[in-house]
Amino acid sequence: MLKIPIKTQNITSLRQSDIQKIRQDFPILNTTVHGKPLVYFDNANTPQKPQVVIDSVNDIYTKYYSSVHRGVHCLSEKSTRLFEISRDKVQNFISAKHREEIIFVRGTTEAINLVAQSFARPQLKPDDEILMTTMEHHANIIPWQMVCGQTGAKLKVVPINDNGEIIFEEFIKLLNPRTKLLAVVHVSNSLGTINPIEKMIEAAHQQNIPVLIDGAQAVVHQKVDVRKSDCDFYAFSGHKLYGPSGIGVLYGKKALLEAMPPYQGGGNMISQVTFEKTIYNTLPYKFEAGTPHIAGVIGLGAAIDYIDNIGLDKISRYEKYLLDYATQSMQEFSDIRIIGSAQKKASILSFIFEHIHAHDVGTILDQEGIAIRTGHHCTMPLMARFNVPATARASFAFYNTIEEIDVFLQGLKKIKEVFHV
Ligand code: ALA
Repeated sequence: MLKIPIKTQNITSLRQSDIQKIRQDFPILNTTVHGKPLVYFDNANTPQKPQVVIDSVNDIYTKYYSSVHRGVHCLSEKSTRLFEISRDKVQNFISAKHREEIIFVRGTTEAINLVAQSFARPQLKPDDEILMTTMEHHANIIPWQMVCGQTGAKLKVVPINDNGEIIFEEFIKLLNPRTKLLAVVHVSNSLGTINPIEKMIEAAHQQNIPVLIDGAQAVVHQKVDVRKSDCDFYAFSGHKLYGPSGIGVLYGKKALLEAMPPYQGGGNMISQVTFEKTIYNTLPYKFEAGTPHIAGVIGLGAAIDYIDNIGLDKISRYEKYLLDYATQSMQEFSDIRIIGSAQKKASILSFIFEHIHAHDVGTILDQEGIAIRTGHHCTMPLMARFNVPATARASFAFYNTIEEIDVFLQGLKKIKEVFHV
């Protein structure tokens, strides 16, 4: 194996012993796949869950499950209290000013659809513009395409350079009085690029353009502070943050959320209903129609506690160490091209083998017990920009190790043997 002069883990704050302890928190990491120890590098898709999250969901159903906000009985009061404590945890986690600014939704996708329909649609006129970037996930493209179809507004796209970074001068040129919203991904799920969102928000706000940030990949890798960045909306998913699937968060500035009509009608989002008219509930309930994902919300709270306990600073530094090691080690393969080499990157490594399809790469690695994602990663326009149909993508979490990356590198060698390249 190539020996690379990489600084030791000591400077990363998470030591080998910490990682071994952390790994014991994730029961699935002890399993085997095709008789080989699981190496799980599909974390940008969805990471595994620590025992505390599994226990918290199990406890809900075994000890105090009941509906929230609707009962006077003991179980309902307990589940309501824990549900609302989770809202406080999310508020602190992203440094929101008010707890009512935290709306529980199904995930990032629903959060963006909510903003598209409740915030953008009522104000958009023909020839208004929604600005996004080339590296958006489909979840931050299609809701805007739909609202453009409904209103006659147009999509505008900020180009990126060959490293996978936004071309900032082009971004500035695209801001104009017709721009009614900037919708931009914080960390690209396909490239790992960390976008300069604070600078982008500042530039947009100078022209009174509100900004939505797709934070699905970002909240996992770095501290997000919605007050510091001054974004107007921030969306993320619980499952990417080591919590349950089917739960997510929309943060919105209180004044904006208050002025927006509800997204869906139903129970919980009302304060008074007659057949003639309805008076809507206050924030955040106005946007939380129906029985929510109770176990999801409480499980997300447990995940946030878990992450906070380790510390996002330490997580960030350790993941960068893994990324640097993998990136440098892959230089050994002259027939591998890394897609996305931004200066500021999260621990996401997309690559293509010349002459070998990404799906073949993924299938052979799977036989070695290594899980990566292959395909377009829900970013087809980005694949078109790089002129590739698909990439193979290894994405690292803080429970991964250098030894696992070595197993992965051996797997890449095996692919070359199989294909005689
Ligand atoms: N956005 C998810 C991924 O990147 C689905 O894999």
